[in-house]
Amino acid sequence: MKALLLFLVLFSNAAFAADTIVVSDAWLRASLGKVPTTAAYFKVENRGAAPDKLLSISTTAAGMAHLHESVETNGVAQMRPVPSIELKPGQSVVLAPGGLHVMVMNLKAPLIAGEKVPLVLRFEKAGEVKVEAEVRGLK
Ligand SMILES: [Cu+2]
Repeated sequence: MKALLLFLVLFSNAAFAADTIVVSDAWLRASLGKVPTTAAYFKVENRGAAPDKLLSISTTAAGMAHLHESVETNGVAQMRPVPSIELKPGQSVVLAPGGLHVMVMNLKAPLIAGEKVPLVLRFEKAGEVKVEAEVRGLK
């Protein structure tokens, strides 16, 4: 039984060898009127055997994109820049409202719900990973 499990683990690693970094559920919040700032979110998973690091993000839809974290200090919500996001082998990190996010600044045009926006994520080892993020409306 142990041997079979080991075989399955090795086999599944091999099957995903070309895709060590998997990004899923990428979305951006629709922009509000003419406000040129919004945020992007996604889940990133390291399926590789080595640690990796998300270094930066860019999008053709905006002039700037930075990794940020929302933190609450003495009941006051604040944001601070995050230099990079570490991903140990097998680790997943979720960027979501209220926590880690990508601050998207200098939007070239308002983002409307339903649109698709390309994001390019740069990793220390995996290099560039491109994803399409869906614009979702404010709720
Ligand atoms: Cu922010």
